[in-house]
Amino acid sequence: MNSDSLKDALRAAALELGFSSAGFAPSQLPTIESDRLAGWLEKDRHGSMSYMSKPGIDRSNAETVMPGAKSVLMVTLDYQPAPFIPDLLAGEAYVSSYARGPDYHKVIKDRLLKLAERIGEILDRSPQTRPFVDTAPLIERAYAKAAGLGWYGKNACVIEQGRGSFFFLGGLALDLEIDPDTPTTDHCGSCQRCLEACPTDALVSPYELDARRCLSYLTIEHRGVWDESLRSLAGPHIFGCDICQTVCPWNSFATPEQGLDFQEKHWGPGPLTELFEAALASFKKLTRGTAATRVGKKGLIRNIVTAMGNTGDKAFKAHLEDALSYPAEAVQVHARWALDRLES
Ligand code: B12
Ligand code: SF4
Ligand code: SF4
Repeated sequence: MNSDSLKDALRAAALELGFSSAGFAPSQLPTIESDRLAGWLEKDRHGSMSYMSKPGIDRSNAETVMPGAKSVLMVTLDYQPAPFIPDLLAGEAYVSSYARGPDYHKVIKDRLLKLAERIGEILDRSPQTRPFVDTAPLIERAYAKAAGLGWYGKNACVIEQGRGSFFFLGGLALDLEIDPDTPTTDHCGSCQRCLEACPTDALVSPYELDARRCLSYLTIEHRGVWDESLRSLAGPHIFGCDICQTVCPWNSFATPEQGLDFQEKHWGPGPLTELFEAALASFKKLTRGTAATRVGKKGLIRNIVTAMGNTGDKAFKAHLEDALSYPAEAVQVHARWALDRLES
């Protein structure tokens, strides 16, 4: 089988398994990608995500995760787009669209393992493969871009023309020599909507996000107390943030029919009091099967009390007073701040 027909067969196998798109990247990315990552880390943009700055790990070389890797088959899988203006009622919380349904890590990993089997059948031998979906130290967006699956938006997300950015990324490192696909060009043009809409100015310049200011980082990754100046900017967000994607004109092409793999909803936006009580009763039950387990119980309760404070509604006073004795410093500090806000 020549290189082109092998590529066609592998791409077709990925699409048959339900991936939304697939493309090929080189095992080693151009140095500009590792230079950008190094520059980002030097400025401490990663905040407390210390795993990102572990020395001696080349995140732009697939040999880091699979010695002998010669190419990477990158895939995307759509999830359901968030509505343009989240239709929240007063006193409701916002949960990012990607985390309401089944955990993408599992959905994509299972499918990548099937893809590896299918590649074995196509080649009539078992090649060496290594699946990854947030589970290996590789810069997935840079691999997706190199595989022609989209461009870097000024909001830092990978965007595909006519489809938007509401998709996850995953990849399969391969020991097969396969010519990479051609990267697509940037279609952001003079648009700046995402930078203007970000509530915390986390998009410090086009394409560059300071995670320390990003609501996604604060509500999911950061353990402990937030800088006081950022708390009032979180509004109703209790897990993740979709604003810089919902305002993107390329996402006006996204439809609710996409992302059917994630259609089943385990939890989502709803009244803050109900979410507070459900999280206290059983965080595990509330978030089971979703990617939201990552935040942990203390983190989610900290986020909920912050959102309660941001309503300015005294109806939350009793819940916030209860939270003052919750055994976690971040919850207590945020609950005290929220109570002060209701009084001010
Ligand atoms: C750490 C992390 C975060 C952090 C930091 C995000 C960030 N922008 O770096 C936080 C917690 C904030 C986060 C948030 C989100 N994340 Co996240 N995250 C990651 C993770 C684990 C690593 C990303 C990373 O290496 N960041 C370091 C920076 C330097 O890298 P980067 O953003 O990829 O940057 C590249 C480009 O931006 C570009 N670049 C940098 N500077 C410049 C300058 C110019 C001029 C140009 C042209 C390009 C350019 O080069 C960089 C390196 O190649 C990846 C999974 C993975 N292993 O890659 C998921 C991942 C990037 N996240 C993802 C998602 C879905 C999200 C959220 C949408 C979730 C949500 N709704 O809350 C938000 C989006 C926030 C945003 N606007 O970026 C998806 C992205 C899908 C997509 N279509 O792009 C990924 C790939 C997970 C997955 N497997 O699907 N995330
Ligand atoms: S996810 Fe939200 S907070 Fe983070 S950069 Fe986008 S709009 Fe800003
Ligand atoms: S909102 Fe505009 S600038 Fe931002 S990613 Fe979308 S097209 Fe690019």
